[in-house]
Amino acid sequence: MVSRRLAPVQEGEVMETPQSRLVAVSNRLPIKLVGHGVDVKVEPGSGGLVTAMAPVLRNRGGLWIGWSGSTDDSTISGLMAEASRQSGYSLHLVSLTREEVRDYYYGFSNEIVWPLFHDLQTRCNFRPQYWYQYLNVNKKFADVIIQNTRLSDFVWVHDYHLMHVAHFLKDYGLSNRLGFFLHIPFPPMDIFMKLPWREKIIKALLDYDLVGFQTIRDRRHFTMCVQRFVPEARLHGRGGVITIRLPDREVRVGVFPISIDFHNFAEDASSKEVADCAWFLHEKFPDMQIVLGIDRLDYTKGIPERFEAFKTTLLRYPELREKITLVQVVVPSREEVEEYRALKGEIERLVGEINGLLSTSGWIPIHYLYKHLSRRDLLAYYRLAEIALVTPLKDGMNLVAKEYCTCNLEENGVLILSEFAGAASQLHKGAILVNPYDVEGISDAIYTAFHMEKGERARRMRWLREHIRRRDIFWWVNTYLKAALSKDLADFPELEDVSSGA
Ligand code: GDG
Repeated sequence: MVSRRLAPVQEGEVMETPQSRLVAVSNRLPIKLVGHGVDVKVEPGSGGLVTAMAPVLRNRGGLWIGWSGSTDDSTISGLMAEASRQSGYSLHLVSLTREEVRDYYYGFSNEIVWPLFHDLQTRCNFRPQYWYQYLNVNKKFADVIIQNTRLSDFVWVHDYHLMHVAHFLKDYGLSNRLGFFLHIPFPPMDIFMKLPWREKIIKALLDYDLVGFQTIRDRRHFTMCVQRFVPEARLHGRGGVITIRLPDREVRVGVFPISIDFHNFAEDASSKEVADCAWFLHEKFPDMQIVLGIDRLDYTKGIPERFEAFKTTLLRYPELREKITLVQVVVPSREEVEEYRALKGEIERLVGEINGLLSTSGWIPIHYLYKHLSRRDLLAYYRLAEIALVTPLKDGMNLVAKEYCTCNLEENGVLILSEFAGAASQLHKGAILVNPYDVEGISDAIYTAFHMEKGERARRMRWLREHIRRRDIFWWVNTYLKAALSKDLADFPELEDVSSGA
């Protein structure tokens, strides 16, 4: 099924020459390390991006370059040949030392770019040492790319960890076509200006031939920064992909909202295994509407704010008590970092406070799970929830929102979605949009969702599911590659801009 839907790419409609391969580059390789020490095994990773890229990589003899996630690759490097065989394309390691991981990954990427690009500049730690290590590691990635690519290959670099890779590739004289996609938001210029290395980052991004963003708003923020730091740059065109003309070359800048493998999620959600699990879980919450939150442990996801909003709902609308319950799954993430441990403590304190204040015999307002769910359990929670509460303070896209709708086979669920999630730019017509900082606004949205009639729920959810089905992860990969490799941009439709101008 996967290869059939990617047929245009495989048949050379997009890739120009038969020899041209796709080289994917990301901070982490799409592999899972299972076990420890000498017993460690490497398995191919899963997830939407890998699923969509894998057929293209396999058919074009492609490769994927990235870090293993460990600082000791002595055992892992010996397993790469087998991992490549299992994946069907070749995997290449970029080995990192402990210091590099500390300053490039935890430091520059996660203490500077991550908070800044999510508009949370007060959480940034602008240490010069982080910047030097970021450059050093980006150069290391460029070295591995140089060693493994041919002139006709298209190199597609992913995300904020690697914004400077094209700069080093160009320094080496590499003339391959280079693409970049930013999975997280690009901040407004006033916020971006706080970055001490702002001009260098903008210019480094312009070393790519195609720079992709999740939303029109992100692209607008980027092009405003380009105009500020590169006054000779000229913007041309409208629609999904525009051109920035520089004195010596052109850069394409596009909007490509990432998505999920709709058919795979819908199919798995309809399995007996998932249906049984959903039924079993639902039995535990009789005569109640379930409000679901699923997030990685991260301060951008707005989990404490969501709990405050749920408490406010129960205080402002007491008739909802014992008729509604919030199931919040928090997936462990970056636990080595003190800030994330503190967030976990804050979340647990709030759960205790709200449950202590409002529980009655036989009813608990918030069911809190701190764990990684199996795929079966994840889909079962999606299926059983009457309302999804997806309220990040800011998010590049947010795939949980799309997965929830896809798995809502009965089309009876309601999506409450933050207007600051990239997904809102696509799903605004079917979802109830909220400001994640507005606890009373969210409580009104929960109240509205709770009372929403069956017909209205079905109408909205049908619209949402159809939109996600038409623009799935395969559409995303194809659209990006077409923009990167085709000469003509005429087939790029105008995108609707619903951003509030922030
Ligand atoms: C970044 C950007 C952008 C979650 N809990 C479990 C589980 N998950 C899976 C979900 C979903 C993924 O994790 C989370 O994706 P998001 O998009 O929501 O968020 P980030 O991880 O922050 O991703 C984001 C994305 O990149 C893609 O460009 O949308 O804005 O921040 O797929 O299903 N999976 C399982 N168990 C869990 O408990 N199996």
